[in-house]
Amino acid sequence: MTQETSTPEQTDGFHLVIDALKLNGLDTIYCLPGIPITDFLRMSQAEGLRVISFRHEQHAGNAAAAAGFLTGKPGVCFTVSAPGFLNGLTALANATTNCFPMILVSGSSEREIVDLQQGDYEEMDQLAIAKPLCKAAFRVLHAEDIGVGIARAIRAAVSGRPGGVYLDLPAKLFAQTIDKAAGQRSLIKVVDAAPKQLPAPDAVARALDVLKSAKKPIVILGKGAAYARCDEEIKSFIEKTGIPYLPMSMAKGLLPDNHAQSASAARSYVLAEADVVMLVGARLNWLLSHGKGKTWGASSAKDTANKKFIQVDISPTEADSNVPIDAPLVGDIGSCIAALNAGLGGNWQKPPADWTGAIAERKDKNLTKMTETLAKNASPMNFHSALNVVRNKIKERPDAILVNEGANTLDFARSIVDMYEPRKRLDVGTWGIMGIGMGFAVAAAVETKKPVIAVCGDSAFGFSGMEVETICRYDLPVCVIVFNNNGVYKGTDQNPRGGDVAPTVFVKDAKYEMLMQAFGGAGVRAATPEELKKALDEAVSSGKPTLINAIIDETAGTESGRITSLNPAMAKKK
Ligand code: ADP
Ligand code: TZD
Repeated sequence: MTQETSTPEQTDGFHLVIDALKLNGLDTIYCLPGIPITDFLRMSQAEGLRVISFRHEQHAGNAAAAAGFLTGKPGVCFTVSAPGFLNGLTALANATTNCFPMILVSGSSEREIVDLQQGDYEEMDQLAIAKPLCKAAFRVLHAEDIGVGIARAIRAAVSGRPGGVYLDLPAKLFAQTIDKAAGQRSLIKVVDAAPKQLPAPDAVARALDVLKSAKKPIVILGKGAAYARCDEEIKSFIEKTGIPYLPMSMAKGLLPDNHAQSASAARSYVLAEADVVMLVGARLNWLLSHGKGKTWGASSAKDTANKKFIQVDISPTEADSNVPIDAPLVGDIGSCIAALNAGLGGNWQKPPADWTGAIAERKDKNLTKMTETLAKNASPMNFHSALNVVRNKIKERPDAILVNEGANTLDFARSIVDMYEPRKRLDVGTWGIMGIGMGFAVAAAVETKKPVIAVCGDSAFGFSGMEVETICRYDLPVCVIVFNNNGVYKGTDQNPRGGDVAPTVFVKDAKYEMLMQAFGGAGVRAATPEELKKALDEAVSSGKPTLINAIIDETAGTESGRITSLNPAMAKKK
């Protein structure tokens, strides 16, 4: 007599991770393969996830961070242990600094060996290293805890102030098997991952009172406002109140840059003169001179000016980080602005005409000056004549995404290239970090399927340049424009002793276009605005991976772009 024994169907760690990601709508993985995640990545692809594989983990991580900003869901990056993990860590820390949601998942070595420091393959206590550099860090040791681990990572990344999360998955976990039905039951579909956080009514009333008292109000929109995806609420608030606004660089386009109330072209004037400043998803960090000093109309660098601040932010500890905040409004920006809109009432007093008139006057003057400078159309190209071509292209294709890094290339593009739609500009962010270019460009193309124009200084481009192969491999509609002025900042530095070239100088007349050609993309050298326009038109209309080597006068620009004053030698002279 034979006895039928049926073993219950099994699943394993590999598939539970895949199922948990899918269950939560995370359908794209940015990665670089190797032990112990190669099989995982193969299986992910077989299970229908989009797997975008990079040449260096930092760029995979940057892509995940940009995906997080662009979609509001955490971008997911997978790396191997120790060195791969460390390569991804810069991107995780940068995402956290920028308040972008991402999850860095790294395979790790055997706990028992790591903890006794017995020298495992790629041994490193990754969890301990990641912890101080991100918003949260978790490790999963048992297959039945994968669902919880991924749910916790998702919630930590997107709730409250978004940020980077590290998830440590030891190699052994992937191969663990458990009962399939029990495995499925252990998975969690996260409900309301980024819950609304309503502002307290008294805080709303206080903010409105401060706003009502203003004679010279301004609103500063930051990338938190762009991330919050309440574009209509914000537009309605700005237009109903009539308050002039300044967009921080990644908030450009939240309202079109040619909006009548944009005060960008009168930035120094409004920062110095305003009496009430309302910050919406923007921190008073170095990018805003910490809210004090001469920029803000104070008499000395350390002094605070006589202004009142309202700060709308999801983080309750952000207020007072640099200057006193008279009206902190804590909550998600959508709920806060909706509450303010509701409280404006039918007869809101728009700001006095002498304030808006004075701004308009300065703005007109500066815009006229800009138009004149652009009209010179310098050839050989300087930053203005080259960026004018990009400016015209974005005007024609406001749906395109602009990725921007460099020093002068960044600073000039920020003021020359107008944006017309929200979340279309990705740049070096809070740290001013070089190397985001190709990672951000890949994610922008993958997540939005729109044309991407990556405008990079030649130094900046070098940090992620090898990813042009990734762009070609996935046939992404990315046009990289390298602003080639032969060096970091400029190409004119001299070594006073002769011999080696100066540390900021590169090989002259480098043929960057050949990098893209090497992988089957289009590579074009453009030495005049006309050639640049022709190449950019062709790149955007064809959607073909393209690199334009834009030859910029090597004497154009300044050392460190607009932050020359932060160089220690300059600071000493002050
Ligand atoms: P910028 O560099 O553009 O000035 P920052 O990165 O300094 O912007 O500031 C972004 C701010 O936005 C952070 O303080 C963050 O807490 C906040 N923030 C991000 N998302 C939201 C949201 N959904 N609601 C409210 N505040 C948010
Ligand atoms: N390393 C990293 C990771 N980030 C940085 N910001 C720097 C170094 C320092 N740095 C800048 O702040 S801008 C820049 C570096 C190296 C490059 C400037 O040269 P570029 O741009 O060619 O990219 P421009 O437009 O020619 O000035």
